[in-house]
Order: sequence, then C-alpha cells, then structure tokens
Amino acid sequence: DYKFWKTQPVARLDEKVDQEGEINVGKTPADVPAEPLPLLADFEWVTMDLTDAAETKQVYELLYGHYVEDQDATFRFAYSAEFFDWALKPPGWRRDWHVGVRVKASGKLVAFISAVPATLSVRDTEMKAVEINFLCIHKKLRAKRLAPVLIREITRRVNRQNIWQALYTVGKVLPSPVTTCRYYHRPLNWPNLLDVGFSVLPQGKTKAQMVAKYTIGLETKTPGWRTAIKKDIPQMKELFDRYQSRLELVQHFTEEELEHMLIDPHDTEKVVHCYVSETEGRITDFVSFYLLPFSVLDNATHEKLGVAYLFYYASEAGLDKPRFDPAGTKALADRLKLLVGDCLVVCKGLGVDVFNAVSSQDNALFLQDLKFGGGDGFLNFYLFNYKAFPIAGGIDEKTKEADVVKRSAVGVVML
Ligand code: JJ1
Repeated sequence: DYKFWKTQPVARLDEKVDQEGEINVGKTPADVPAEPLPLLADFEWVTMDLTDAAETKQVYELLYGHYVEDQDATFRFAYSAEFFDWALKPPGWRRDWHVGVRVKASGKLVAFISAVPATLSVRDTEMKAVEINFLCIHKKLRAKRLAPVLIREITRRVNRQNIWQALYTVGKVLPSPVTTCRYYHRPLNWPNLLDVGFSVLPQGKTKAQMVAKYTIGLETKTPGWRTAIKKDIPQMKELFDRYQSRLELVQHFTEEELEHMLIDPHDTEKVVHCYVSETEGRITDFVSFYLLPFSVLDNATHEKLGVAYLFYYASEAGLDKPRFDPAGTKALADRLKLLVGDCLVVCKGLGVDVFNAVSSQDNALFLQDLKFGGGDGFLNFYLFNYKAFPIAGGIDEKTKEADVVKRSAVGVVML
C-alpha cells in the first residue's frame, strides 16, 4: 500500500490533479540535515568515485548481477562501465550524487543510487531538477526496506544543492505516473531473438518467413547522411530546441551538454551513435541511438543480446507547421522513416539484434511502417515534488498501442 510513497511529495494514485505546481514549497538548503541519514547497522554510506576505474567496476558488477529484469526474468540490463562513465558524468555532475552502500566488514558494494543535473520543462514551467537513475539493491538484501533509505538520502543530497524536483522512470506503477510510454521492438536478427526467447514464432509462420520480413538493406538512404561531429553542435542545438518546443516534458541541453550526450569521443565501441543529414552545409536533421545489451539469463548458448535504443533526434520536416497539421505530420513521418530506417541499417552493420524505441517523441509516426512491434514492457515517468496534469505517452489508453493521432508529448529520453 505504498507505505513509503505516502510520506513523499508525490500525487496519490487516485488523485485527480487540479492544479500544476510544486508540492512542498519554501524549503531552503539550511532546512536540510547536513549529515547522511542513519543506515542499518553493519552497512555504511559511501560516495563512489566514478573517475576511478576500480570503483566504476564495482558499480558495474552490482548492476550486472542485480539491476532491472524483464517481467519473467529472462533478461537483465547489462550496463557497461563505459556506459556509466558517460551517463553519470554529464556537465555539472557531482561526486556526492553517486551514492553507494557498503557492508562495513567486507567493503562489498550492495546498493547504489544516482542523480545527475537536468534542466526540465513541464509545459511552460522550466525547473532546475535532477534525474534519478540506477537505483539498485543486491538481491540478498531485498525486503530490508533499503530503497526508501536510498531515496531519502539522494533527496537530501540534492536538496542540499537547493534542487527540489526530480524526474525518474520505473517499469512498475507507483504513485503516480505523469505519463506512460510503451516499449517497441524492431527485430534485426530474428534467429537470435528466437533462440533467447525475446520473440516467439507467430502461429503459422516459418523462421524463414520471419527472417525475410525483417530483412534490412545494406545502404543508408538519407541524403547527406554522416556521423555527427563536435562542430555540428551549434546547428544541432538550434534545431533541437525548435523541435522540442512542441513537446510538453523536455530536458533542455546547453551546447556542452548536447555534445556530451550525443558525440561519443571513442572511435570504436561507442556507447552513443549520432548522425546528421547535411545539405549544402546546413544540418536539417539528426538522429541518435545508444547501445545497451541485455544479459541473457539461463541460456546455454547465448550470454548477451545486442540491443540499441533510439535516443534524441530532431528534424526540420514539418517544423514550419503546427504539430498536428496533416501536411507537416506527413513531411515529418516521411523524414523519420528515412532517419530511423538508416539507424536500423547502421545497427544491423554493428551486429545489433534488436532496435528499441519507446512511444515518446514523434515515434508513433514510424513504428508501424518500420516494423516495430509492441513489447511487454512499459515505462512510467514520475516527477518528484511536482504535480502535473497528465502528459500524452503516445499510446491509446484502452489498446495500449502506439497512437499516431494522440502522439506523445514526452521529449525526455532516460538512459
Ligand atoms: O524487452 C522487453 N520485452 C521483450 C522480451 C520479452 C520476453 C518475455 N518477457 C519483448 N519482446 C517481444 C518482441 C516482439 C518482436 C516482434 C514484434 C513484436 C514484439 O517484448 C521489455 C520491453 O518491452 N523490457 C523489459 O521488460 C525491461 C524492463 C523495462 C522497464 C524498465 C525501466 C527501468 C528504467 C529505470 O530508469
């Protein structure tokens, strides 16, 4: 019955929001305890040093063994040390927002939670906030009610910096989602997906038919398609700001932040890939995806599944028209099919097994045509200490299918 959430500044599940805004107002950092909250005996708080390879590896190992799984525990997110290096250290990151819990006697890391700074907008209200992510508790310590303690401690550390709002995503329903998106999947390597139980062979279909259905070309089709580089950032930011201004829940990025999020400095083994379409020196579109494999649990032949997730994108197509204008929508849909279609080509070349997207942004415009299918997972978005009217998640309330008409107003993509 949400014993913990009842004590927190969030909307109740049955609550109908009649006014948007902060829940608790008027606190200052001086009102917030300077010292960490008490923890169970035998455990201690630690601030992880993610500039240190050994400590990053400890976070990696905790999550590798104990982080989020799908409904029937077939797969678990396999975030890499390189991924944390990127996701947890954006411009303005703070060491004390990488919070761990160790066993006092052995020093073993058994829990983790993180915050990164983010400037968010909910419709016309801009706020300095954080994104909370990677809450993870060792499987042997579940039921000890550690999660509430971790959440209170990260809240305290964030409040000490005079920040009072947070955004977080969870697969489960808690009090109370501001929006819900659905996961969609585009198979790239059908035989692998079948082998590991990611997909099942539909009634009356053969494996060969499924392979044929999901064939991907070898060549990209977008005119002026090339890898995005640092020099593109000013133009990309301008385009992105215009694109995002039509959405209701967005994260604002400075040029420095956008560069961090989209331009992976590594030449190979990149976590994030970003492409632009350039015509006569003008960038008319960009699109990006990140790689986050699944560990395959209990499978004799496969250990990992290669998974890519659609990340941020923007296009000029249709931007001169209101968002729901039919001609603008058609132009954007055509363009997104090219751009995301080319991401599929690149991912196929990288050996990725499945390309995922949630029903956020304008994704409903291409999901069907590009042969994405609805998954069994949903992603609920939550705001801490802020009540907001519901935001469209891009799915029909009844059928739970992506809805081209009621397109999502969610712009943020959480890692
Ligand atoms: O990956 C997910 N589901 C897959 C695998 C399902 C295996 C059985 N449970 C899925 N596959 C169907 C693919 C099919 C291919 C052909 C076309 C039709 C579709 O549905 C799901 C998402 O759907 N992933 C998860 O459950 C992982 C957890 C998701 C929520 C976690 C959010 C936490 C984030 C914290 O910040």
